[in-house]
Amino acid sequence: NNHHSFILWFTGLSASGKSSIANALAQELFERGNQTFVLDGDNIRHGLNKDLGFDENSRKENIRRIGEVSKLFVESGQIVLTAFISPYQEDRDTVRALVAEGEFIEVYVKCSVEECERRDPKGLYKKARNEEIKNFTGISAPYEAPENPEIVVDSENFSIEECAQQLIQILSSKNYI
Ligand code: GGZ
Repeated sequence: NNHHSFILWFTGLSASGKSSIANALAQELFERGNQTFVLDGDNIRHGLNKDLGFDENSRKENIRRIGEVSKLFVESGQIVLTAFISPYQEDRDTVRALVAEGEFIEVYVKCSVEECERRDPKGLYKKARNEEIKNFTGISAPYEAPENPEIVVDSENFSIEECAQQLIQILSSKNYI
């Protein structure tokens, strides 16, 4: 175990698989003896950030707070995995700048909006099309794909488990784990 602690920052569209991949990877890392913690909508948007919506400023504030919390987890010696759309490159770069060089790993969970909309596990894309939900990422709000991510996983063509295994391979080859 060469590396200390770091942030695995998953970014991608709703229904791309961020949270599932992060949780599968965290399980794997735990079994290998690493201390991990997953931050996602379930434990952040329902708690710390329940005052925030989905307009641009709220999303920016959402990511800012998550970045600060992630930094604290890194200081406490953990591998933190975050699973938020985080649609703006600028906001992801701001989080990157909070921690030391090499401690922020941007993971692009790549899946086309067509495929995410086809999956639509919560019916949100349908509601976005009906305009029952405004500002929906990929439909009526922007998503800026990462310009220079450390890692890309293709969740359109590979399963959750395959993506998690690919991440293990890459992290191991880069001596992070
Ligand atoms: C995007 C929305 C929206 C809008 C509610 N746009 O698939 P989900 O349900 O479980 O994940 C999505 C989640 C996005 O929250 P994040 O905190 O990841 O977003 S951001 O980083 O942009 O702040 C989706 C649900 O919340 N959701 N309304 N308008 N996703």
